Amino acid sequence: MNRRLLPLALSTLAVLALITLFGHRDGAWAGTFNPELQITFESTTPETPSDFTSVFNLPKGDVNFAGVVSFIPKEWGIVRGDKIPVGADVGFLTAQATLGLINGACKDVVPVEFEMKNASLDRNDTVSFDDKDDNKTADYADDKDKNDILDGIDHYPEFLNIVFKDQQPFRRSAGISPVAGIPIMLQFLIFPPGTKIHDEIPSDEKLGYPTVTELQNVGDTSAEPEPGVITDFCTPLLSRNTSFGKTPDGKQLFVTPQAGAYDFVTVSVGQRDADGDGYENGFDTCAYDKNVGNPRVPYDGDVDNDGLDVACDPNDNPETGGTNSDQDADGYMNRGDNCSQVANGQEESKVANVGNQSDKDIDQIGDACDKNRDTADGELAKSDPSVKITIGGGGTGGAPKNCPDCYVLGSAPPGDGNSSSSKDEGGSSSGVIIIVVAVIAAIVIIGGGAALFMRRRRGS
Ligand SMILES: [Ca+2]
Ligand SMILES: [Ca+2]
Ligand SMILES: [Ca+2]
Ligand SMILES: [Ca+2]
Repeated sequence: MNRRLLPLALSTLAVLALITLFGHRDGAWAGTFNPELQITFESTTPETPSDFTSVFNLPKGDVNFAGVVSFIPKEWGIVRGDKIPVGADVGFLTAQATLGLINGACKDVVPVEFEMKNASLDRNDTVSFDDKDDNKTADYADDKDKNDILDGIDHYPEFLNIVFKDQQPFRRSAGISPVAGIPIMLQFLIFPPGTKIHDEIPSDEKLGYPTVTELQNVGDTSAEPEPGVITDFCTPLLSRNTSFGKTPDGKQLFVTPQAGAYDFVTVSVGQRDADGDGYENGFDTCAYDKNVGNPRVPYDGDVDNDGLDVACDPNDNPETGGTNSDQDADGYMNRGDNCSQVANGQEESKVANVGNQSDKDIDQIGDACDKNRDTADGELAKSDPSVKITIGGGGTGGAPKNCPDCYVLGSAPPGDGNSSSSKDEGGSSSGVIIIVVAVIAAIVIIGGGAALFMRRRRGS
């Protein structure tokens, strides 16, 4: 198999990621990270089912996000997932992601659309992210029981049990859409207030319900990287997510609280940029040398157009054989390789201690070429923007009294087995390890308070 042209392998997908938020510029941050967020409600009448839409815009030239978690105020009425039919329509998301394909400049704008469905919470009835039955379709995108609901929706993806350990969401929505011929799964998971999502994300109950956006299997530490066709994922990124207040047949989904003013807080993190040239490590094939050109522009600072800026290209002259889309011949094309000039591919991982794109400190620079293997290079840009929403003209606030199926603060989330009991508290226990950083090839999105995470760059 020609590894360079390996189609986006299913397990490598991580293709879309998205997010929400906005931001400020961090003084220590050499690049820019200024996400813009808007949240709008169809109705701000108290105690009423209401659609809400969040628009997230990360301008061109900013570093991409690494992770995002949005919080929904704890007074909001959120119907438990086990009270909504599995497969019911609960919202939709559209996004425009900018990708670099097959070692080209990062400039291809790819529209993505997901119809979100209410999804199973039963962690004991799982479906694989792989193609275990070898029918050429990943198991989550099959419909083995032929009920017109894809298996990633009516069964719980088993990788979520790795990513979130023993944390049980009480609401999950999922959408599965083809991108470049590959079924991509996007999920929104809502956890009880106080749930610890990640060390970098506050778990203060006062912030409300943490909502996480999961794109593909980001954060699954058991997944092995493979080369793929998406070699970069960069800004600009625009997404628009609408969550329905009720299903088409009138079932409540999100209900506004009593009159009052509420803060929607988003915690967001931008990717690291070790050399401070404005290009995040995962997007920078010369991570330790300031680029001469712009990797969004073909040939800029890269005469032979092989994806290696002249700042570190050992030969940038096409006339003398400089052009080489995989400089170290490890199967990962330069732009999709976290060590563009040191072999650390699938073969090397078997013979040398460099791992297959392994990156211990998750700074998007592979162990094989990382100058500080145990300490991340570059600062994380952080931003915790918030939007204040006033319901009913203001008041003292409180949860809606007309939502019998809404999650009750302090109760055990549904989901384990028959939901007769719950071994998790959803509280703050052990950790979820989502990696707040990096990934390339991932795009994600988020929505009305959802979050996103990306995993380390996985493959081209
Ligand atoms: Ca650079
Ligand atoms: Ca070059
Ligand atoms: Ca390499
Ligand atoms: Ca590293």
